[in-house]
Amino acid sequence: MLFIHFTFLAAAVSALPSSTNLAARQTCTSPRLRKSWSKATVEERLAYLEAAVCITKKPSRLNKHKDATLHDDFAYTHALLNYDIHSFAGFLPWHRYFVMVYEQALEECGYKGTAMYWDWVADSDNATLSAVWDPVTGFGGNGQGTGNHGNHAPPVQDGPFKDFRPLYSETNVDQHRLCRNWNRGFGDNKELFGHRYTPQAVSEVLADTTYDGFRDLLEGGPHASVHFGVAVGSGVGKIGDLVPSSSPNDPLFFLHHGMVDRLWWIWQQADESRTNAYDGFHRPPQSNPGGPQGPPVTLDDILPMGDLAPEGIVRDYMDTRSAHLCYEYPKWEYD
Ligand SMILES: *[C@@H]1O[C@H](CO)[C@@H](O)[C@H](O)[C@H]1NC(C)=O
Ligand SMILES: [Cu+2]
Repeated sequence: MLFIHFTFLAAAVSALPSSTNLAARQTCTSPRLRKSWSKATVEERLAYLEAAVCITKKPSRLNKHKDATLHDDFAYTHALLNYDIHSFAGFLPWHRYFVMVYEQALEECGYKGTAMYWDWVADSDNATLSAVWDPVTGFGGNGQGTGNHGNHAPPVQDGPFKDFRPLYSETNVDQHRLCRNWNRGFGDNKELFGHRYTPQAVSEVLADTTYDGFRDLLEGGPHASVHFGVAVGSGVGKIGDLVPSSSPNDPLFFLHHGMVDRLWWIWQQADESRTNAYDGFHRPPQSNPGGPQGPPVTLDDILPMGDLAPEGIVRDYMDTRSAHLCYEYPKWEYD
């Protein structure tokens, strides 16, 4: 087992981004600005999409299955680590690192820009009207019609990912068409659960002054609502790709987590001491999830990345102006 593991690791390391990309990040003199999708130029959006499609065709780094692509590696890694990267303090730095690994994969596909974000706070009034759903300059729209099997929602019929066939469902091989199942709102709810990520709702999340309190509200509130709003329609038993642990199957995942990361950045900007604010406890062991909580988290905790990329350390992913990251976001701009 160990031998096989190291063989995979060696293959993964040799497929990592070229050293020039990494070298460019060793000092951060002028951080790059990550843009909102709706504010990027058409050329920038098309360049991003071209590279994102390229990732869905590139060979796998993990080499776990003959039909796997580099994009499938992201979904598989996220699903494999699911328990260790959600519902505790590590959620934010882990996903910050994961989006950066994806940004480096976009660069390997020739993209020169930065990761971007879906500003769902700005779109919360009616999120079905967002620029991210555009069939040409976006990720295509809701799933429609038939063509999927099992528990999968209707397939996405337009946009650059209509021919993409995600390989995994959670960590199981289960090739299918990319699918979405928008929650169209019911009762007092807005489209795609937008009432949970209005400027007012998100301000309340940002008002929490403790790191892990803020993380918990963000993860369980706006973050989860967008996942469910895109992928779980009311009264329909079929789920879209943005919901199970293989949620990076939907390339929109990386724009969604860009926004989650931006909100953490905005929270950090409110006070200098927040750059390295990190507290809370590890989850109970996965073998006994109802058991007593684990030890306190520390900045020296490891961010596992499976065989997709080298493991990280939390302290390297706290400051977006660190050499590992070197980017910023637009400030809060809704009141
Ligand atoms: C949101 O926009 C869609 C598309 O125009 C429309 O069909 C729907 O009724 C709108 N929803 C609400 C709650 O206004
Ligand atoms: Cu996640």
